[in-house]
Amino acid sequence: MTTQKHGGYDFVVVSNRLPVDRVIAPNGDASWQHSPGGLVTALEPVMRATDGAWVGWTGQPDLEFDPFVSDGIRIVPVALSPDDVENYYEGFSNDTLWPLYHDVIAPPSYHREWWESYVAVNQRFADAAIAVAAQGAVVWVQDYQLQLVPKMLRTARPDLTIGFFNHIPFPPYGIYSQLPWRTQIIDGLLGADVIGFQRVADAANFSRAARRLLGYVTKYPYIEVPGEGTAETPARRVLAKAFPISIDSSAFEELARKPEIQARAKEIRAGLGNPKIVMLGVDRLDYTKGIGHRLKAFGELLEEGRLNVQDVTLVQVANPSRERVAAYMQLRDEIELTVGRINGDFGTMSHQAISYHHHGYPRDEMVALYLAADVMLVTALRDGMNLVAKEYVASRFDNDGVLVLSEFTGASDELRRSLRINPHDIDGLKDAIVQATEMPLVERQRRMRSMRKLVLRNDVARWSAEFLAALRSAGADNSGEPVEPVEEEDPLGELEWTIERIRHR
Ligand code: GDG
Repeated sequence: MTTQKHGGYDFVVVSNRLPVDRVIAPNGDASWQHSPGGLVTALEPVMRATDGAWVGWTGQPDLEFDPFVSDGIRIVPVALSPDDVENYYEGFSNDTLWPLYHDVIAPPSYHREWWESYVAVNQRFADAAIAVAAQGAVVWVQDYQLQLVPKMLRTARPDLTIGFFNHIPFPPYGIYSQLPWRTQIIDGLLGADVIGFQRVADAANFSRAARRLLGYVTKYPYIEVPGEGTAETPARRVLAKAFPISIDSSAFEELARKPEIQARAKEIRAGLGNPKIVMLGVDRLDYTKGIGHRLKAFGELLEEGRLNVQDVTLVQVANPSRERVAAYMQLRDEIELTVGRINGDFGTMSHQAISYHHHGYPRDEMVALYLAADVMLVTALRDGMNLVAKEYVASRFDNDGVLVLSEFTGASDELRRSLRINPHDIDGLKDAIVQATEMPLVERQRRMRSMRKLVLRNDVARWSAEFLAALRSAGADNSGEPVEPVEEEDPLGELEWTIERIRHR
């Protein structure tokens, strides 16, 4: 055990982006504004109770700041140069890992200089966390941009208890194995005591990769990592399991109950010409979200006369995202061309088929939109969880509204009373949209009530509490005592692995 003196924080969160944004006022004054994401809401109470620090990037290249306190949270900025942003962030994170982990919907690019930058930047984040973590602290690393950080932390600081949560899917081995650095990433993640995934399937994919690539013994939810024969590197048992993330459900309900937000919802409907049915899509403009599939289904329904433009408007909020990555520029062109065509073909002087918005809105406006929408369309081709689906449900305190939900989202594991669809099956999607528009009130209420119960109970506070409880007990288990060997699970996977090993001998 190291005897070096360490920093003073007992709980450290490490994420690519900090929970604060730098805003410049018209008079040139700069300040930090708290960004009210779900993760911040979930971790804020833990941060305050445990004297926590948050390590991350400010979101702008080449800006260096000393640590500071914002709204009671110690902020530890990590600086990224324009080259880091290009290679580690836009390159390896968003153009290699993102498409690879989302079923290669877009082709991933593999570049060795991007990988080198990923390693170097992960080390910088790890070093920043190492510098501020107290002896025996809990460090919780977030998401796919930082998969090497757990091992880097463990190597430097075996005293730490280390958690990792993957917000996006973990792909099946057949896809994951494309990655030239596949073994290094598994090894990096296995530096953690607990690795959290959105779905059981993601955790199982990860375990299988650990078994196939490193030969480790796995029995869900455990992976046995052998020691290296020194006191500082004992054998450990890593917990790799599903912890489905959620939202601050009651905050959404509270907002939705505000009279001014309900009035705004009515105003939105009136602004659209008071159509019988308002449909809604809210997504980052990302190729994983299936916006094109949704538009295709909607356009065909109008063309076939199964929906009438006088009766139905689709509101599509497409939040700008990763605008410097080529695949995203192309996606924007495609989506906007399709929206233009549908509006051109079916719009009338008084009714627009699609009300399209390429910008973000404040949270209040989002909730008003959720209340204004009779049908919510979530058609992702692959999505770790999809919080929008949960936000829609949490906001509908009136127990009305129909959620059409892709089965390729983590949310569909829980929201089984939604109309679950396969977005690739355009005819099936069209039938579900029509079913949603025709669903009787009693059935809408029955389904919404049951989904609400679930979303209100399983909120983000519960998610973080469960993860941290698992982390604490795993940390205690991995305190250096020898671990009992676990039995092998999934004999078929083991057999495939053995055959592959023999073949490569
Ligand atoms: C990743 C994973 C996983 C969107 N537009 C506006 C706005 N939003 C908010 C939504 C929601 C969030 O952004 C988007 O979350 P999602 O879960 O839908 O998707 P990703 O951004 O891809 O998130 C995903 C998530 O991480 C958490 O683990 O579920 O699978 O890909 O909260 O409301 N918020 C406001 N204005 C907008 O215009 N205020």
